[in-house]
Amino acid sequence: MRKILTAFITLILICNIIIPVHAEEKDTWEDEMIYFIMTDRFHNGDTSNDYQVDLNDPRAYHGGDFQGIIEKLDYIQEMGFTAIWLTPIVKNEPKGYHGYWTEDFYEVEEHFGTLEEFKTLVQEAHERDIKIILDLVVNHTGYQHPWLTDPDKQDWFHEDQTILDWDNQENVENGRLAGLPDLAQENPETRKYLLDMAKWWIEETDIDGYRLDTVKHVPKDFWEQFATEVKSVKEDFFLIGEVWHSDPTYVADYAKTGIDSFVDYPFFNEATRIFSNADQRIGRYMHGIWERNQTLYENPYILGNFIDNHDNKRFTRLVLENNEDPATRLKLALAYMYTAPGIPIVYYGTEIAMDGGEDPDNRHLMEFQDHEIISYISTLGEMRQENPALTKGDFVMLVDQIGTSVFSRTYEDEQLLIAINNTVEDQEVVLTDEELPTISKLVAKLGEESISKNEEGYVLHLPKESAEIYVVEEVEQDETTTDYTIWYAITIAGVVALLGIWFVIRKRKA
Ligand SMILES: [Ca+2]
Ligand SMILES: [Ca+2]
Repeated sequence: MRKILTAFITLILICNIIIPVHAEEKDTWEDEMIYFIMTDRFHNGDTSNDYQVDLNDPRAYHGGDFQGIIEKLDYIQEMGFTAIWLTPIVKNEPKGYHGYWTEDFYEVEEHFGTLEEFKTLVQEAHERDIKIILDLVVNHTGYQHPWLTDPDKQDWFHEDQTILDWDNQENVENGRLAGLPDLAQENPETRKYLLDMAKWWIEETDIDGYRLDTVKHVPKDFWEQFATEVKSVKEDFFLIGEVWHSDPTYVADYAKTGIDSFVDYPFFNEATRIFSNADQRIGRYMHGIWERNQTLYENPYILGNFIDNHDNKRFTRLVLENNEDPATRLKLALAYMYTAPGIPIVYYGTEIAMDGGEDPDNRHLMEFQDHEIISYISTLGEMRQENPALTKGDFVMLVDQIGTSVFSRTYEDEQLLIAINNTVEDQEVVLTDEELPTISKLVAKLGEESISKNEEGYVLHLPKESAEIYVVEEVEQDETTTDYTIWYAITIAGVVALLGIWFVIRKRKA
C-alpha cells in the first residue's frame, strides 16, 4: 500500500512539473521563412566545375555551386531562414545558368556539382533544420533538347506556335513560352515520365518541397494528378506554385488542383508599389489583399510573400527610381512582410540592398558583406520564431491613416501590434481604450520606447519612415503565477485525499 501511495504522490508531482509547460507545437509550413537562391549567382565554393565561367557576361555562368551554398548555410541560418528555395538544378543546355532550359531531367547540372554533392547539401541543411525546396519545370524543355530530333518523341511536344493571346487559356497552355519547346502533358507517356521524374528526385535526395514553375502554362488536370502522386512520396511535402497573374481569383483557382501555396504576385505588386515610395497609403491596400486571400484560400497563412525575385527589377532599383533611400524603404517593406500573414520569401541579395534592373541585371553574383539589413532580417526572423501570433494569428487593421497604419495580430494569449509610418514626417497615432485597453503594457521590439497616454488612450510616437513591433503585455495579473498556484493547490488536495484513503484502508485492516 505504501508503495502505491508513494507512486501516486510521485505521479502528481511529475504532472505538476510537466503540465504547466506549454506543449511544443509541431512546426507547420506557415512557420517557415524561405531564402531564395539562384545557385549560379550565390557562392563559388568549387572552382574545379567552373566551365565557361565569365563574370563579365551577365548571361554566362558565374561559378556558384552546391559547395558554395553548403559553406554559407550558417550565414543563411543566422538570418533566421528555415528553408531554401533553389532555382532548377537539372542539367541545362549551354548558357542555361538559371536552370530553366532543361537538357536532361534526371541529371544534375555539372556547373553546380554532382548528385552526391547535392545530397550532401540537403543533409547539411536538414542537420540545421533547414528545408530544401527545388524549383521544377515541367512545362517546357530547353531549345535544343534531344527529344526534339528523336522520331519517337515527336508527339511529346505541342506544335510550334507562339503565345499571342494571353487571355486565351488554350493558347497559354499549348503555345511556346519565350519560344521554348512546349511539352504535351496530355500524352500519357510524357505525363508518366514527368510524374516519375518528380517523384524520383524526392526519393533520391529527400528534398522537402517543389516550387512549381510556369503553373498556368500546364493544364489543371495534370497538376491534380501531380499533387496527389508527388505528395504520396513524402509526408508534409510542400508545393508552392508560380501563377504569374495579377488577378487573385485566377491564381487561387489553381489551389483546387492540390497545390498547397503560391508565390503571392498580388501581394508583390502592392507591396513594391507602396513601400518603394513615401506617403503611399498602406492599410486598405495591403490589408485588402489579406481579406481577399481569406475568402479565396483554405489556408491563406501559407501563401508566399515576396518583394524581390529573379524575374522583376529589384526593390532597391524601384526605390532608387523614386529618389529614395533603399535601406530605409527596405526596412518598411520587410517589417510588413515578416509581420503580415504568409511565408516571407527573401531573394538572395535583398539583405545587402542589392541593386538590379530587368533580367539578367537582377541576378548579379552575391557579395558577402556587412549590411544593416542583415541584422534587421535576423531580428524580424527571431520575432517570427518566438511569437506564433506573427505566423498563425489573426490580422486586424486598427489604424489606417494616409501613410501610417497599425495592425494587431493575436494568437491564443499572445498579442502584437505592428505600426508603420510610411511618411517623411513623424506621426502620432492614438489607440483608444476600445482598440487597446489601457490596462495593457506595450513593449517596443525594434526601436526605442516612445509611447505615452492621454485621455483618449495610448499615443504611439512613430518617427518618420519607421516600423515598430509592440508586444502587448497584461499588467493586471501574472498568469504564470496563477498557473502554479492552481497546480500546487491540486497537488496538495491530491495528497490530502490519498492520505485520507490510506488512513481509511489502514483503519479497516486494523
Ligand atoms: Ca564553381
Ligand atoms: Ca504548356
